[in-house]
Formats: sequence, C-alpha cells, structure tokens
Amino acid sequence: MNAVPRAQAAPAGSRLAALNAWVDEVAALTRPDRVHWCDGSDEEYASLVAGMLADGTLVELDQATHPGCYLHRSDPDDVARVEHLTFVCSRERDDAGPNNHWMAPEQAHARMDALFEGCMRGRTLYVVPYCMGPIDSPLARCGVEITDSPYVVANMRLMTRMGADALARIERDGAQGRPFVRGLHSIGELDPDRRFIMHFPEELAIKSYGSGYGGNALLGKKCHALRIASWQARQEGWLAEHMLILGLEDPQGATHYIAAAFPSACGKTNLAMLIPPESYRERGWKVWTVGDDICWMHPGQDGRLWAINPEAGYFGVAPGTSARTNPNALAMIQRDTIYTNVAVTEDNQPWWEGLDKRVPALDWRGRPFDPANGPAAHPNARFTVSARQCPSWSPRAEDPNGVPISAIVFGGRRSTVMPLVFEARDWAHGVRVGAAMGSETTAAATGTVGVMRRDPMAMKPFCGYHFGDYFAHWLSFDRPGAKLPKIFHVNWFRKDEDGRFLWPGFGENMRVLEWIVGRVEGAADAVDSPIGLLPAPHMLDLDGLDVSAETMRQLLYVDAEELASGSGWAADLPPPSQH
Ligand code: SAT
Ligand code: MN
Repeated sequence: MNAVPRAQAAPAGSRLAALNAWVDEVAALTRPDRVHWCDGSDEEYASLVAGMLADGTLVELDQATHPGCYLHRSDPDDVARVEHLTFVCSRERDDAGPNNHWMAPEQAHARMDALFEGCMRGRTLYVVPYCMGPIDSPLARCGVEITDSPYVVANMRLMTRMGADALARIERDGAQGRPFVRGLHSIGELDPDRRFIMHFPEELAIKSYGSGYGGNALLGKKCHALRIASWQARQEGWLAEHMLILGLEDPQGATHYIAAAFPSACGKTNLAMLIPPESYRERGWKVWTVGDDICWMHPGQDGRLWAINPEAGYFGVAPGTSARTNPNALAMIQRDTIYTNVAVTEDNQPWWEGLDKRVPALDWRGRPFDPANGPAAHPNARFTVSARQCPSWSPRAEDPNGVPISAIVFGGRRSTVMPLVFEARDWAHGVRVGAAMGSETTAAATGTVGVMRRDPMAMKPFCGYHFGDYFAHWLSFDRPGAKLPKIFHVNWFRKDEDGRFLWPGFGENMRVLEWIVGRVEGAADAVDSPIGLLPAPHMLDLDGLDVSAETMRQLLYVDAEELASGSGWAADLPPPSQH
C-alpha cells in the first residue's frame, strides 16, 4: 500500500485497529457531535484558531507587533497544576509510593468514566496523535490524546510532533506490537470539584477531566513524558526526568551537554536559553538549547547517558521574562505564540510583570487593570511556542540518538543554607544530593507560594512510582563500564539578611557553568566541604561582575550545623527513632 503523502490531510481513522476501536469506544462514552482526526497541518491549525477567535476562546493580539500571537484566558479557577487531584492508579498501592496520591484502577476508571459519560455532547472530539521525541528516534515514544478542547489541540501542535507523521509512526509501532499511550481528556465543566488527573501506568493510560490548563490538559507533557514515562523508564533501564538540556560550546568549539533539574518556575527556561556575559561571548562561549523542561536519558553503548528532549516546544512562565533575564525567549515569543493568562497593554500587546515599565490596560481576567486586584498577569501565566523559534535552538534537538550528557545539575529556590554551587563526590553521593533537594514553592501548582518543601530531583509532582524504587533505580546506573556524568547542585536564590538576592543570576550563571565544565574536563580545582566539593578560591571567573569578596564568601558558605538542622538536609526527615 502506498504511504499517505505528508501534505495530504490524515484520513478519518487509522490503519491501526486498536486505535480505531479505542476512538469508537471513547466516542460511545462521551457522545461528541463530531470526530476530527488531527493531521497537524498549517490549514488545520489556522482553522482551529479561526474557530477559537470566533467563540472567544482566543483573543487576537496586535498582529502588526505580534503576528500569529493569541491570548487565552483560563477559567480563574483553572490556572495551575492540581497536585492534590493528581493520582497514580497502579494495581498495588505500594508501587505508587508515598510521593503520589493513589486510587485502585477499577475505582478510578469507574469514577472517571462517570464524569466522561456524555461530556462531549455538542462538542468536537479531536484525535491527536503525537510523538514525544524526534519522529525517527528509537528513544522517542508516541501517544494519542483524545480531547474536546481546540486550545489543547493547538498547544499540542506547538509542544509535540503532532499529526500525520506521528500517526504513521504509531501505526508502524503498532504493527510491531509497540503500544501507544492513551490519553483521554475533557475540559468537562471546568469545575474544580469535578476535576481529576489519573494515571494508569500498567495500562499506559491517562484520564484527565475538568481542567484545560497546561500540565493537567496537555497530556504529552507531565502526564506522559514524566509520570508514565518514568514508570516505563524504570522497567526498561532509562530515566525520564524533569530537566532542561543545554549545550555549552567552549572557545575551542567543543560542546558539553548539561541536564539540569529544577522545580517548576525556578528558571529552567532561562538557564536553557542563557546568553553568556560579553567577556565570555568575545572568547567564543555559546549556549545551545536542546530542551527546557523534560529529558529522557538512556545509557548508550559507550557507557555514557544519551539524552533527548521529548518535547518540540516550550510552555514557559511569562512573568519575569524580559530583555534582561531571557532575551532569547523574548525574541522567540514575538510571533506564532499562544499566551495564556497574561495581561494586555492599551495597544493590545501581551504584558506581564517584569517585562517593561508600560502600564497594562487589562489584567489576565480581562478586567481593567487595578493594582488592588493583584498582579496584572497571573503569576503562572505562560507562553506556548515552537522550540525552533528560539534563537539558541540546537539542531541536535532533532538528533535521533540524542546528545551525550557530561554533567547533571540539581537546584532549587533556597534563600538560606545551600551554597551557589557544589559538586557531589561520586554518583551515589549525587543521587543523595538530588534526593535531598528542597525548594520554596511557586505558583506553578495550586497552594501556598514560598514555603520550603522537599522536591527530590524536582520530581515530587512527576515521578510515576515509589520514590524508594526511584532512588534505587538511579543508583543502579553506577555499574561496570558506565561513564556517568558528574553531579552538581546549584542555588541561584540565596539571600542576605535583608532579603536581597546575593547572586545576580541569569546570564551570569555562565560563570558557574564554566566551573562545572572545567570540573568535567579536569581543568578546574575544588576544595572539600561538609556538603561536597566547592570551587577553589578564584576558580569562578568574576571578571566584569560587581559582586564583592564578602558576598562571594556568603554565597559559598557552608555551615555543617545548619545543614544538619531543621532548615538544612534533615528538614523533614522523620526522627531517627522512626527508621
Ligand atoms: O503546567 S505544567 O505542568 O505544564 C508546567 C509546570 O508546572 O512545569
Ligand atoms: Mn516543568
């Protein structure tokens, strides 16, 4: 049979009987008026946008300054991930672990199917085939999301390889017995009391109801590429992690790839797109962006870890993004971007706190801006954009074999205790460092902002199985023949007694990255400390930086007693008697 030409619209239906049967089964349950199989074409995207402009789901932004840019205003009760409504429904409760909410699979299916029953009446059911990772990569995995939200479809097209090519791969995989992940999503009534995000790792299935927002609804992202994939990765001997991937090119033209885990809204996008300070640029340093949120790492034949970014776009936090903090991001979101919950200026341009000195006209809810109502943009306002629009986008993001990882970096928001940077003594110590990670909470999830919580490897909301098994899985990579990355911990967020950040961050983080790569190459020195290896004096290049010697001392200060105390490592470990 001849292959379907790529430009041609995907047929209604698939050559994969199992997929057709599932779509029929879901349609029988949800009762949509129409079923649309997405082909991922420009025409399809344009017609989805036209429909959403017509019904108010999207608002057009100034097309002269921001061509192809639109604004979506979420329901005010649907603006972040909902960890308390997110479940891992493994057969055995213990497999989900203390880090996940759990429900028995039969009970969860019954609960969800009752919500889904008839929920798509009057709506279109979209079948969204997607591929996480380069379409021809052996490391990539596919899924199909069924959704009744055209906003989700449009976002999935930017965030994943979505459409006819993905469907063709799903059919090829299916013919060889390799299953796809089944994600069923409905915005339902957007009622927080009728909202659940359920994962069935043993069935490679996801059911999400009642939210149209980000990681709750774009099922390729946290649900598939982290919760389900981490479960698969453990079974198959690889790692699915909440990490950015960047390439650091040195003046000799050699590039080291670094994977870095930070909790949501702690600057992964900024670090992934870093522009080095001028003195570094003059010498030829350059940062390449492979990914800003998720990293799948596989041990290669050569013993190294090889990584792909399963995503094809960025769902980045808008507030704080500016020409100073992330010029690459600002450049890439001037066109063909979907904005969610930002404010707008009088001349209908997107605006958020930290962007510039203009005064917004309407806040994120579309009300005339009044500071008494809080920030103009929601603190978790986002942009969705194709990765290729980033000026620092690495062509290696399309390499089917991925990129070799030289260093893994863990970090969180810690106003106290944790130094600017340190290196773990070895792999096992590095796993310990990642496991003990903590961070002050952000607006990326509903709940109180700014309280310290433990977030091992930045995976607390995303690890799809028992954290004990997860740490053991990490430790298992240290075996004969392995050439593992060195592990580091960074903290850009330490504050002085007056609550001011000690470190300037953003592009200046390059100075820390240089030391990290120097350690990997054996060219940079370190000194021992109670927590790990710190940069030896003068090993951080501070040329052109206005940071005093006293501030540097505070930034690298490690206090063994403080570490062992309530605010340090031991913070919420149970007392020894409970072990
Ligand atoms: O809403 S998302 O989960 O996609 C963003 C995040 O929390 O990292
Ligand atoms: Mn994230």
